[in-house]
Amino acid sequence: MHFDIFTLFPEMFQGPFTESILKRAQERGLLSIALHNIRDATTDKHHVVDDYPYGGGAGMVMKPDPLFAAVESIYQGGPIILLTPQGRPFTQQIARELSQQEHITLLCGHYEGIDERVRQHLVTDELSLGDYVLTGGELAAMIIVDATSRLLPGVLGGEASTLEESHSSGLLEYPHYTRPPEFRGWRVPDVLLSGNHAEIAKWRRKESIRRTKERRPDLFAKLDLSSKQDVKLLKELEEESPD
Ligand code: JCQ
Repeated sequence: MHFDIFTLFPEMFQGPFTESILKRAQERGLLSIALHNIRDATTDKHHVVDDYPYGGGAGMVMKPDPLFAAVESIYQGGPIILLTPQGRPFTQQIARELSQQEHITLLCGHYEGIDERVRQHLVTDELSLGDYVLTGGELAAMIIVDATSRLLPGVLGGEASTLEESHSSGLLEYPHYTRPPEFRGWRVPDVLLSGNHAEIAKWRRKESIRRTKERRPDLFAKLDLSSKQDVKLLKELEEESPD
């Protein structure tokens, strides 16, 4: 899979893309990432990428010409995604869909925004990482690359693909423990040391349901907990903490 990222600050991507799992994925040829400085596509003497907003107001707007020129000089197909708080909320499901693409182009906006003609005539999708404002789209682009790349075959071991399954189930993860069995007087739950795999699976599902109910009522409302086992687990949870 190949990402083309258009940014005014390509150096911001050093670190996230040159360490750990994304580094290994690139070395193995599973993933390639090309960073393009939008300023390189300017043709004027001072390499200007922004200008005052028509109609007045505070801040600057990214000019359309350098962005169109930069993207058109390399484009080979696939979605052209703008990172913006006005986009469709990015989810695990969108990461899964993006991981099926061969080429993805990401545009990192800055200043007060981007000339509307870029959105209308160059961009094919707008994605948001959440309801807050960043200084630019770079951090959002890194998250899109990370969440998408870890779903590519071979990028992670089999262990973390289970984590992905647990997310698509709509449940939050159950609590995890490792050695020692007692740390500063805090014990690991006995069931996890019991070797009883059916009981362990039941405990984990119950704790996943508990967490989802407590922390994410929005996700909890969408769960199908109609199986005989889940009805029993829910009843146990209600008896432990009645509302
Ligand atoms: C992305 N959630 C927040 C900032 C303007 C395209 O115009 C702009 C883009 C940004 C960067 O993106 C975000 C963001 N998801 O702030 C201002």
